[in-house]
Amino acid sequence: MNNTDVSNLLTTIADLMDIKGENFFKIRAYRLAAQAIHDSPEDISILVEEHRLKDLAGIGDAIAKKITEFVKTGRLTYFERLSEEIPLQILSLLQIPGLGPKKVATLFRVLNIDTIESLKQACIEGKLRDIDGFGEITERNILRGIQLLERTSGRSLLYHAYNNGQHYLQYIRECSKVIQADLAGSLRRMKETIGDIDIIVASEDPDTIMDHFINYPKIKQILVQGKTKTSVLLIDSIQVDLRVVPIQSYGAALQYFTGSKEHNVTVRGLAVRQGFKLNEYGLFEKNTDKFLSGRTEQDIYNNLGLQFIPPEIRENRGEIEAAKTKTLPRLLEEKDVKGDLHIHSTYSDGSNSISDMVEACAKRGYEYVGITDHSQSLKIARGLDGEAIQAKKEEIKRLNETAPLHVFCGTECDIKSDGTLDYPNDVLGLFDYVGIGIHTGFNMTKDEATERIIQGMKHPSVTFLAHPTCRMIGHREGFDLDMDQIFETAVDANTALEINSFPDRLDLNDIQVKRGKELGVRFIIGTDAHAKEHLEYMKFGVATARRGWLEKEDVINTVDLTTIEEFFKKGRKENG
Ligand code: DGT
Ligand code: CA
Ligand code: CA
Repeated sequence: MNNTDVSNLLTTIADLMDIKGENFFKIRAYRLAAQAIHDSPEDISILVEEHRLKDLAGIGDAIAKKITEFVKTGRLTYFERLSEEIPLQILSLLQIPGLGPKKVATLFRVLNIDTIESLKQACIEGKLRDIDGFGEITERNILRGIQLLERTSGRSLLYHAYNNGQHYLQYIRECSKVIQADLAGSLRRMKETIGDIDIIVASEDPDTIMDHFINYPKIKQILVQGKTKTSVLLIDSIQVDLRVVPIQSYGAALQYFTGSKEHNVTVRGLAVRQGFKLNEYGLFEKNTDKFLSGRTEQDIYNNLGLQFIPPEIRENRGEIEAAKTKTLPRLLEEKDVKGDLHIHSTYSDGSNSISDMVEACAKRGYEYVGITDHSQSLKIARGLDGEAIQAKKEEIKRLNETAPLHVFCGTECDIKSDGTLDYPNDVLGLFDYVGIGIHTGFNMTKDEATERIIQGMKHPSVTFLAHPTCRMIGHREGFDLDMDQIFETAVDANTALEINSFPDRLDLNDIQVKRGKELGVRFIIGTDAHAKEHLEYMKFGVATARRGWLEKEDVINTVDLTTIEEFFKKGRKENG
């Protein structure tokens, strides 16, 4: 019994209570407890043994008692009773984007639906539309949600795979028989979702490496165990493939298993046309099988007459041609970013105060930071009214007297359904800069949504458009927009487009970023941080920018403080 087991049980209980329609606060207590145990560095059995459960934030008497019972006996009476009332399999329905516990409960009560398969069938047969609170639109949305789930299921968010992959890699590198070890596959390419994690190790002693590999404490199951390839499933349900190769083939293996497949196919074709043979062991002369290179990726690319191609752009989207003519972009790096311009504080729905967020930004070495809380209509996110804006401005002014970096007072102002902004012009004038975004009203046609966004972007006070398509990976498709029209407006109106770094947004995505750059768009990369811990998401925004071929010059928040101040001011003057 470990922390994850207990945390999972508490989450399951919360989900079941949710479907049962229990009190909101009671349910939230279970979710907070689950989180606290998941995050605790201390082993749950020790916490129970030493009666220290209640030291964790959010754990009270009732939950502590239940955890103790579960850890000591391996069973929990309360949970067993709950799962008699509500079958556990019903929880799978909660994975469907847009389907909440209330609807799940109704579906179970009225139609006895308890699996995704039976729900899909019922939607197809039109059985949901007559239920109270449902309708044809709900039916269609649920079907779309199921399709979205089918497309993304089995894949993890980059953020999730990245943390697991880095942790595992560090563990592997602790083994003294490792000469070199790196991530490969889609994770090294920093794709937005990851099927499985690939790790390549160079070593002359594969047996020792494999022994070490399978002793990693976070393994749930060993899937395949071989001499040079082993696959395991982690507790977090991600598969990891490890391959061990001799050092002279390390670069070749890394190149081969980093992919993408499409990139590899084209590179191999190029090799063949030059009289070579390329595989995971190295680059060879085709006729004589003479080994040419394989120790490093750099050697291989150079032997083929190519520049070294950064992993993030190995997608066969023109990088091989560019590498041939030595015209690859000099990709943006995380250290080029001088500030984060999309941050929330306790003024709206963030969990940390402005000064806490600013302090955390200073630790990251930023030169400036912008606090962009929500606007007045967004009540669920505690959007700011005029009075709150004044208070916030005052606080920032005081902070700027002592802060080690400059703090801007910004906003993330809603674009209303008719394309107007959620603040009148005089209020917008109070901010140092204005980000705009959509958070409600997603049922629109392509033309309507495009027009709504373009209207917003053309407003003279606007600096940037936040998370342009509003997609949520695995949860919401995002607006179907006329992207070229958005890009053209961005250029004409001098409005930057955001690459939002939040793990389930990454919006714009890599392909959109690349197209936008070709049309002359300028970008900002923001984290949309709602807590200090979210500031680290910047690396996923930067990765998305790199996958979209961006260079430092394409990204506005790489310039120094004076230049960005000019940019904010100039934007306003030029436009109105
Ligand atoms: P994923 O795991 O679905 O997110 O995507 P990848 O790209 O990590 O794919 P994966 O794990 O199946 O394989 C890792 C890399 O190995 C892949 O990017 C390219 C290479 N690879 C795998 N299978 C083949 C193949 O049949 N042909 C070629 N040329 N390369 C392959
Ligand atoms: Ca993979
Ligand atoms: Ca793999």
